[in-house]
Amino acid sequence: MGDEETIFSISEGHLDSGLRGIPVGTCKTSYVDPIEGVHYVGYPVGDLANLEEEDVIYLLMHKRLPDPEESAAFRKELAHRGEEMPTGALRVLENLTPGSGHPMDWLSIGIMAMGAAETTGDVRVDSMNLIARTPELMARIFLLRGGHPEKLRPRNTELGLVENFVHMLGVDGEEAEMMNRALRFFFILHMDHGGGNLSTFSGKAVASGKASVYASLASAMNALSGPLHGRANQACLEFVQRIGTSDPDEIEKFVRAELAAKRPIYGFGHGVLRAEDPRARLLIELGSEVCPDDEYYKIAKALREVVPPILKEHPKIKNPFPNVDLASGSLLHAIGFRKPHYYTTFFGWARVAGICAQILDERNARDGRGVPIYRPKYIAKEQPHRRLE
Ligand code: NMX
Ligand code: MLT
Repeated sequence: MGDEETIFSISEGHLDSGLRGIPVGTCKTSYVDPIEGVHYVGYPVGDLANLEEEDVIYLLMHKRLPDPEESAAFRKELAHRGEEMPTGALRVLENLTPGSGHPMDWLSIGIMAMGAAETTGDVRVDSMNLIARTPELMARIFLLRGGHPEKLRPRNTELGLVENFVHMLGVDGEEAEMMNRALRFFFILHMDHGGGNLSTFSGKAVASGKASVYASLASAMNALSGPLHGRANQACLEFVQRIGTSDPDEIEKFVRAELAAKRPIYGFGHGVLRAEDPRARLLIELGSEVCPDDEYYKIAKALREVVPPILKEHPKIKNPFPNVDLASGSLLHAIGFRKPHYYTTFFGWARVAGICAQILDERNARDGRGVPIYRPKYIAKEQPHRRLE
């Protein structure tokens, strides 16, 4: 594509559309095909879902999978960096009131507090530190906010990112095995989703002004916390709990009442996808392995069948099919995470790697000068020129 080639024409209808479909940049980590879903550096995400999570992070950062030596060295670096949790940051979290705010507030505050304690200014170092330390930040948020800080087990970074988190929560045995399996799968599926999803875009926009990795990632987490974006996984499980039955007639009644009240049907629809999100299918397939008889999982599966024909009755809804958030909440619930308002923190934790990788790419662009500061144009509306008398 040459510098002068027209790749997109803007018409007035594109204005105030949330930048929908308007190309604004390039992305090296992943792309979202409207039908086939997300691909990480060319690989359909389903091909990667059973790898080690550190290898997939390596892929996003280096644009190829590691060989065994590279993989071991990368894991070793993460383990080493995970050993140093800044105590100043922990004190900030310890001073928040248990149960206060939303867990996403705690995640964002925790990331800012880590930045206040230890920003180096080197984007790779700060990214690697953040990726390495988020498992412990997550475990501490769960236990401090839940009012059980004494339950935190000392970190064991040799275990890897996901297993270390489960270990710090104090979970053992079969329950831990199931959590590790399901969380690793969830983690890989949520790491990246092209450059234009709201959290990634927000994080990169902040980073383009040369803000720190921590400030950029906290902004990204705040963007993710909205119910139309990451918090849809919480909202969807709350739906499932309110419906309380996999009876298709009851589900239909519920969905029609929500639509009549002009409320979103969480877990369905997308800004880019025009078919069922493969991540939704993959999570439902994982559910058939880890929790086939779970009631909430069965309700999520029933929603998958019942909802699309109802949404299709509304031509304005461009994608009536399930998105990533349909079944993730019921899976997290089945493996032992009983409180839906924590679910978006898992999404956010996973997305840290993808957003850091994209920020690194943008900072390295233009021979190291970085992409210019984001500054799109807004056209003036209802603003006649005026002067004070
Ligand atoms: N339920 C009810 N209405 C919907 C839905 C839905 N699932 N999906 C789209 N619409 C409406 C949308 O609100 C808009 O209405 P209006 O013109 O009155 O503003 C209209 O249909 C056209 O929207 P689309 O162009 O199809 O979708 P858009 O790209 O604007 O929004 C979502 C995408 C994902 C925000 C939207 O589909 C939605 O609200 N879904 C439910 C919330 C959800 O599950 N979000 C999670 C998305 C994935 N993630 O994790 O981020
Ligand atoms: C995501 O994974 O970020 C969501 O599917 C939303 C998006 O891509 O816009």
